[in-house]
Amino acid sequence: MSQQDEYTPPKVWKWIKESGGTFANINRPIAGPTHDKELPVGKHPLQLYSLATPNGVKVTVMLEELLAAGIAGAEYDAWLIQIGDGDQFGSGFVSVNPNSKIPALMDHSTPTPTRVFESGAILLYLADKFKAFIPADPAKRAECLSWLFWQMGSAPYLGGGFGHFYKYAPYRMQYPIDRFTMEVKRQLDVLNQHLADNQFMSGDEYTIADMAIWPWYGQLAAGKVYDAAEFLDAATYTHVNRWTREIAAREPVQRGRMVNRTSGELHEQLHERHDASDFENRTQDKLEPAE
Ligand SMILES: N[C@@H](CCC(=O)N[C@@H](CS)C(=O)NCC(=O)O)C(=O)O
Repeated sequence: MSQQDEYTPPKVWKWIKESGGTFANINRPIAGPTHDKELPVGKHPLQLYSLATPNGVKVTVMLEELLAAGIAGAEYDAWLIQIGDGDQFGSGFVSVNPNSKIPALMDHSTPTPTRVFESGAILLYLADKFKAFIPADPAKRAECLSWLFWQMGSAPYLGGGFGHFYKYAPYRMQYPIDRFTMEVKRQLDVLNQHLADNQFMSGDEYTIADMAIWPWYGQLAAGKVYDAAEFLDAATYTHVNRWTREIAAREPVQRGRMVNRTSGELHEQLHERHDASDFENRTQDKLEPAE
């Protein structure tokens, strides 16, 4: 008998801490801080507290795109939040995001500091604040927001569903893998059909919708998320692959991917970003020999 056949849910669910899986040490059924820890504040108007997961990368790509477009007000400090160590449960972080998940942003350029959490809300906040990467025309704006919210609603099927059961669960179960693979392939097909007729998600304009979708579905198709490109037969989504390559070639995207990254090639890891020169001088290949 397989492990999944043996489970009979009790009348009332109880938290068994050693339930297994990659994130078992940080998953908990209660909200709020576990410890006191203030967040650091740097010199720039925008303070980002994050990690280079797909949700984190959305925001660092947007900030690097804004800076590349000459918008100096988008200067930012990016502080590392190590979610595997439970930094998201520190009191300072929880006061910026009561949901204890990266990314979280504080805007110190407003009369009193403004907190923003949820990656989609952060993208929209920055796009509206700087009037960039969001169409001004109402119909095009509606299309852009539709795809942005599509991503926010779809990603949990990819991350919490497919990714969790394909990669992180303590053992492989066919039922959830089949269920979420079906849904993720359907989502890839939604994108593929749309991108067959559109250069970007909102037509010919590169927007926050692309920035939200690319770190998840673009990186999935490129084999950089969950190592699942072959399993999902990702090569067959040719229009998604074309769009993925086009966005990956943008320099601000390449920089954004590096910020708060703690895995992979050392020269692609910039644990914290406080200045544009950090990309040259403070990647881990430069820092680690000295440490
Ligand atoms: N809907 C949220 C999801 C954020 C999210 O799931 N963040 C993950 C990393 S990608 C996290 O911080 N996990 C830590 C935890 O669950 O304790 C968003 O888009 O901002």
